[in-house]
Amino acid sequence: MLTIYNDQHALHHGKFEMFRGELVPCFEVPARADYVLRALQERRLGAIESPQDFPDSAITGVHSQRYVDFLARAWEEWVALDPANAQRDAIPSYWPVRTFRSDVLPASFPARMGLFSYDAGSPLTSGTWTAARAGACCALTAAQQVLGGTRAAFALTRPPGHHAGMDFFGGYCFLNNAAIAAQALRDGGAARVAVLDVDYHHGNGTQAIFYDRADVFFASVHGDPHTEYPYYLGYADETGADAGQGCNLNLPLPRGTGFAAWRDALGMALKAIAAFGADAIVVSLGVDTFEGDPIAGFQLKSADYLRVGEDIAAAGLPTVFVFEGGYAVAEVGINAVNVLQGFDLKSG
Ligand code: FKS
Ligand code: ZN
Repeated sequence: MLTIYNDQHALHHGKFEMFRGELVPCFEVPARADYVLRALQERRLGAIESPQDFPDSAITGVHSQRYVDFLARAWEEWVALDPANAQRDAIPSYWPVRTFRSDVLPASFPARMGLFSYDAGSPLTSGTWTAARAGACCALTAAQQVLGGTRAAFALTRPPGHHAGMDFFGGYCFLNNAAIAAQALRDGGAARVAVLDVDYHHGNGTQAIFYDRADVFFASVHGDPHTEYPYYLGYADETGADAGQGCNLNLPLPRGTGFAAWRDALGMALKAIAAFGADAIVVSLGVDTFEGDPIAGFQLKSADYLRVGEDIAAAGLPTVFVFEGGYAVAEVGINAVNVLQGFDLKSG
């Protein structure tokens, strides 16, 4: 498996996230990607290359221009509020919920920060934009390789992406790497693309970006949003809108679900992707489905991830893997690389 590694990921290094009324150390830390890189090297899974650069147009195919402009300048605006802010992460504290306006762009930076986000758990730091932009390029490079005929490629990057919507960040995500890769596959000639999201958390951003489109199918297996983050999206009755009716499949499972039931759901997702007639797949590869994950609730074991890779390979399609969640830091490397190795062995 070819890996594209975003070596700028550690420039995004949040200190704290808001959790139950307290600022707690961030779960989404650079060590996550470091462990995956080390496991890839130890297992000699294939070449590890650097991302190429891509124009902003590859990002604005998915994200709004005013959101991209906001992110690119956010850190300097944050520090301009108070020079002491250079030592603090930027965390939003106001949001325009129902009945407020979202068409007006307030001059206040904290107000704009809330306009372009949906939670207080996603600190923006001095290097967030650089890391996230390089991450988008990482996903684009992987997509370009697959368009060029490589069977599969893995975009190893953070911050993750699947919670980021057209114009908002949240859930540790700023740019939706998987959606950007899917759009690049479309632009590069794949007529129908599927995004398969296996992270523990529903990929609300990816779903929303493609919800009314018939050319990109979104399928997700995740913790039931009645009790699990991101709570407000990811229910089974969300099947797509307008032209995209029937192009969205949510398979929520209860907290505590083990591999047998999880694998059945993966099988249903893959069956739907085959019925859709996808020409390529983007996998949002989160491994927070692991039994030891500190913030999630499924019970997958390390060996199960080999089977996950085999099942995905059996779809027989060009595949871009994009790294998402997983917080049992040391095991994240083993589990993510197990998926890739299972895929490689099966696609031989
Ligand atoms: C614990 C509360 C957790 C936020 C959960 C975010 C999950 C992020 C993810 C991603 F793939 F994006 F990284 N609340 N303090 O795993 O889905
Ligand atoms: Zn997750």
